[in-house]
Amino acid sequence: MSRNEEFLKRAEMLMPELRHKRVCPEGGAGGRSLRAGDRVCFDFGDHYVGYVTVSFSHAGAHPDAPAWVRFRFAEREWELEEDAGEYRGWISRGWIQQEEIHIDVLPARVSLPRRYAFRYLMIEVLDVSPKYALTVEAVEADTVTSADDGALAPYICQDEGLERIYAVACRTLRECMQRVFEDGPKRDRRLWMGDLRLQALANYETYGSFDMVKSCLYLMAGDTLPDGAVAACLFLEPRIEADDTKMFDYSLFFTAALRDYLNAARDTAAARELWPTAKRQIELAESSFDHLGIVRDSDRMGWCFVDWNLRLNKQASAQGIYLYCLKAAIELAKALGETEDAQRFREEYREKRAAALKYLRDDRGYFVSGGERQLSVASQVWMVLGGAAEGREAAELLAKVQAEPEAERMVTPYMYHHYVDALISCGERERALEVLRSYWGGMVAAGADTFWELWDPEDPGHSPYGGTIVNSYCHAWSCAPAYFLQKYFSPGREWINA
Ligand code: RAM
Repeated sequence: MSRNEEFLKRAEMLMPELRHKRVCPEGGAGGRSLRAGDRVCFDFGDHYVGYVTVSFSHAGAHPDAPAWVRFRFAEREWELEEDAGEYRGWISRGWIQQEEIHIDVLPARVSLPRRYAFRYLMIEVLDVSPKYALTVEAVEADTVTSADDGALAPYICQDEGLERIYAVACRTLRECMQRVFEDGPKRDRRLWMGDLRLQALANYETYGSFDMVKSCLYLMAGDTLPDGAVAACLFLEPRIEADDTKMFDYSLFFTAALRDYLNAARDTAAARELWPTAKRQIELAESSFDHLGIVRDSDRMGWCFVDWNLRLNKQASAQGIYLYCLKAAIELAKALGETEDAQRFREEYREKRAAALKYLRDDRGYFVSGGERQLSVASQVWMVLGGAAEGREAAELLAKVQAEPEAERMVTPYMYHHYVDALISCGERERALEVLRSYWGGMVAAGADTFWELWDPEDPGHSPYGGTIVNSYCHAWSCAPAYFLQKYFSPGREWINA
């Protein structure tokens, strides 16, 4: 890894403090007495992130055996019905929010060991002796976020549905705002570059924590992979350390995130300092192209992320993402007076765009991907955002691909964010608003307090991990409506009534 201690120091100085608030479940604990096999569920009324303490006593004879108790936390109620023992997926079951403990002496005040993300807590008595019952006297949570609720920009638009979608989106972002922008407080609880870019955009329009974005950009630039690539994600503890995972798109997104930060915060000094890191991402990506000017495809899982549809071929999306980030690099270079770089990137852009138009299109005008020339919504979206298709042509492409039965679908709100962005970029604002209403509104209708990591309305139980029990249900890459509603559909700004 290659560390820049100055950058890391700067990042740490800008990191926000956590705000604590004590929260109890609705209706209190109520002194419920439990025998072996009994369970009780507490509802905190909203999504929280924090540390939980439970006070127990007993009823009946002096406890003559330990109480053996299981605690299960859930962001959605339906998680409580899932059986952790059945999970056989490929990411660690260590993420499952479940603890089992033995209590030898009663009364006891039990502080659970981890930070949890939850609305619900279920306590199950795995065993007690028949001579006594276990009593839950009190349940409380020390909740944490670095978001300042008082700073949240209101969204009032005479449409309760949209207002609710906005509120849920902001709650999602809030819960993921810890010392850094975490991807999800249940899993993976760390700073991911692709997630950060979207969180930053939503944050500029809502909580306005500019320093927090700045801190995260310095973190990503402060510990890179040995060749200077921005890592896909970064750990904070026990010390700041870039993960050894590299993804073509996530490294490039540093450039776009820096451009967005400069536009939002007008912080030229930081942009100048971070410009070499942004430029390096473009230069590194240049080596991924073949002699025709097309990104070389790969079957290594995660070489380029794009979406959690495991059948998706990423090649065309990668080309579009490269074009999109080149545009950002050109904007940055211009703003910083780096004219030679701007010129060089413009030429590079023209070349790679021309290659995409020549080699990645089929006879229907769709952008196709990989050796099998796969059709997907994602490929069209990224080519539109990359500027390979524009205006009317782009709008038609996005409309007709949705009707193609063989086109690979989008499965995450992350990819849907880019879809909405692409629609807006080609003037399809009403359609964009409709997607915000139907897709994110669909999660609200299904009971979301915070938006989920994954949501495929045609396959609600989708998990790329091999089990929904490890899915995250508060995932900040899903907070897109906070950004789009404020920026494009806010009364007082340019408001289009659907
Ligand atoms: C998920 C993470 C994160 C995302 C990566 C690619 O596992 O939670 O949100 O950026 O995938």
